[in-house]
Amino acid sequence: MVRTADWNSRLPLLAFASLLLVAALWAQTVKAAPIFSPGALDPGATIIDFESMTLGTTVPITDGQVVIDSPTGSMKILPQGYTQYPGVFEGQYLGQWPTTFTFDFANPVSEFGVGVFDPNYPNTNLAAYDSQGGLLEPQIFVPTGSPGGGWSTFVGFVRANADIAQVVLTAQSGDLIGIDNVTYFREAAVPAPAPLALLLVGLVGLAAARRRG
Ligand SMILES: [Ca+2]
Repeated sequence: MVRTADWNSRLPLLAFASLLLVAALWAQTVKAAPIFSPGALDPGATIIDFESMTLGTTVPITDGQVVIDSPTGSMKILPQGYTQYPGVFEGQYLGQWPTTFTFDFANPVSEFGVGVFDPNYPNTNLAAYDSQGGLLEPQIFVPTGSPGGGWSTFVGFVRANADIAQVVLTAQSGDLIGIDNVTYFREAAVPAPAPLALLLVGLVGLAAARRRG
């Protein structure tokens, strides 16, 4: 009898611990991971490098899956090649004033990255939103360099599920930036952690059964 009582008293704790485990694993699954290198994205990702586009073409620019735009936009395809970031700024790119870019996906994606040329001011940031306009993760701040056109970087997100419907790149007033190698990938749907949820349900049920017994 004493052993049964001890077992029963521990069941709620066990169930609670299981709940915490499920919550922790779930949070890890849905959390976005900021990335700062093209190599962090899937090798099968689609890359828009602007090389085949006519110089001077203005936004919106689309490849059928993503629309690249700028809210008040005069962004256009420019010829100048920047090579500070090998493999990214080596040819045509998209730039000019103003300095906010939006990326809207016809079908949400799980991975996104973009080369950013010459961000100089703090608080230049990248944010990802779901199809309801909800912020998926706090914005990440784009690494910045000294003024003068000698700096470029690469930033993005990798998520477990394809829930990124829009990405917004916001630069600070007066800071001219450009983008290149807009990269995206759609991961196949990942099912919810069903086995763990079932384990939790089972433990709760066991606890209830023990109490009744
Ligand atoms: Ca390019």
